[in-house]
Amino acid sequence: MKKTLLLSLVFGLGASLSVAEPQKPNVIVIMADDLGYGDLSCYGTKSFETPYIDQLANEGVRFTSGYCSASTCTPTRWSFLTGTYAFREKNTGIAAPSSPFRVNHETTCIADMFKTAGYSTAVIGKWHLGLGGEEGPDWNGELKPGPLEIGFDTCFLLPTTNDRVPQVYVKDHRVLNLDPSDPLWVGSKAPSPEHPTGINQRETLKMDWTHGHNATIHNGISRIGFYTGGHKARFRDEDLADKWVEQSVEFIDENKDGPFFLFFASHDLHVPRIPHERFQGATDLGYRADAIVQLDWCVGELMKALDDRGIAENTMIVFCSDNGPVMDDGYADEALEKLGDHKAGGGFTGGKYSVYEGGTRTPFITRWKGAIEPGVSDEVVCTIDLYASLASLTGTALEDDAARDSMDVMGALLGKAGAKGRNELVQQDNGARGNFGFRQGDWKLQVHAQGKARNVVVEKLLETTAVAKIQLFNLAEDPVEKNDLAESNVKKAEEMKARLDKIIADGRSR
Ligand code: NG6
Ligand code: CA
Repeated sequence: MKKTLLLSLVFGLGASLSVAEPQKPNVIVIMADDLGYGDLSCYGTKSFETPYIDQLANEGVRFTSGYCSASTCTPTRWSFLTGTYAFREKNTGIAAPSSPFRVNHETTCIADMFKTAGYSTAVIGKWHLGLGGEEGPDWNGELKPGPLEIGFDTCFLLPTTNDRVPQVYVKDHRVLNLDPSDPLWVGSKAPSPEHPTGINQRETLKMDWTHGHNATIHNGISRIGFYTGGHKARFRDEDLADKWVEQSVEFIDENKDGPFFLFFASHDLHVPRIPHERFQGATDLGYRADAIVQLDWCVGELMKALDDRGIAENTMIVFCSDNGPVMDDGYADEALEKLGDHKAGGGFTGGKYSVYEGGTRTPFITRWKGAIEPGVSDEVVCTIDLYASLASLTGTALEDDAARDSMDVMGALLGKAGAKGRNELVQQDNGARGNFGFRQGDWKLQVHAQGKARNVVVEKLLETTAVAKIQLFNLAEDPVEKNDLAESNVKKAEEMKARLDKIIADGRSR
């Protein structure tokens, strides 16, 4: 079906059809990495300030029930791009450095949809969805399939996460600035016993590791995985945010006559948290919060770029995160020691890797000057819904077999009075363990197929908590999911479990 989409249907001819006229603003989706519900001043922290994102919220809609689909990166990004729950497909969990491209490129993705609508499209920043065919990435050759095969005209990427090798940029189908006489090799075993790693040269590290992350050293930081070569192509961790902004402003400039779709995939505040020198010490909380301030600066730069070109009123910005917060995710960066009374999860229980609210309920802001009435919304919206919602806005038909779980919540995203968000949402962790959160109105069902939950207490990441396999909470009365009602309200728990099972079995919910 791919590439055979019907062109946008404009219903102006049939006067009796009261479908809104399609609108084609530029769209920028800014996705933060590991940013928790409480990690911004507009979401309540008093420990540091995020003035630019606060401005975005003041000029737009700030959601109190905005979600990402999963509590780790790869499945959230997979769902955002495909509009389908990641648990429906294998190999959608956290991608390894040499992972093949995880999206079936025959699938019509959100960027394909924008192409059909006549947009220029780009993804800039962290990718972490694999590159290349079944053999994995051909680092010295063409990195294909990848973003360009799912509708992006151009990409400028960090291929995985920066705690995974290699530290090189990928531009379109190639590693940027790769010298053929110094080929890049990436592997999962040390190429020689002398190869410098976080174990045999630990004393040389500028930031120590705490768990995992003890393989190849680059820029004084040891990583997950091994690599050699490609020295001219390597970047400094400190420069990533500047690079994303530089590349984005270039893309905006080239496409200012629009319409364009930019997926700005920040690496902040994923580990290793190494903000630029000018942001180091910006807060009293260490590099984790300094990286949030850096992220805030990036948002400010994007807003300025729009203002300077006079296109802010013709550009919808969506700000979101890929999963909830984590403190020690493998490096000794003092995130925990310097935390003070900052609540990264905004008081919700759990964080990254968990299906408690803290894992997926995250900052979510929409701004479109002139089109959105500023305010705060309690409607339930999710990153997975951007596909169907933006298709609806632009008047682009959805293929029946695409975006299988994406809901058109455009009215809610625009803050329209009376417009509804979702009435139910499935939340997942990294997948494969049979853990789900399922929200229906104020009710939240939790399923832990093995009776074990991870990162329930964000400060104690490595502890696993024994939990009942089925738990039921009322979020209106008990937002912190402490008071399990599964036994006192058996009927509700059974109904919700049956509904969740059906959504899973049906293969789609749209
Ligand atoms: C985990 C890593 C963690 C982080 C995560 C992916 C270890 C011990 N932990 O396996 O540091 O990289 O994967 O994070 O290696 S995510 O935000 O991209 O999903
Ligand atoms: Ca993440």
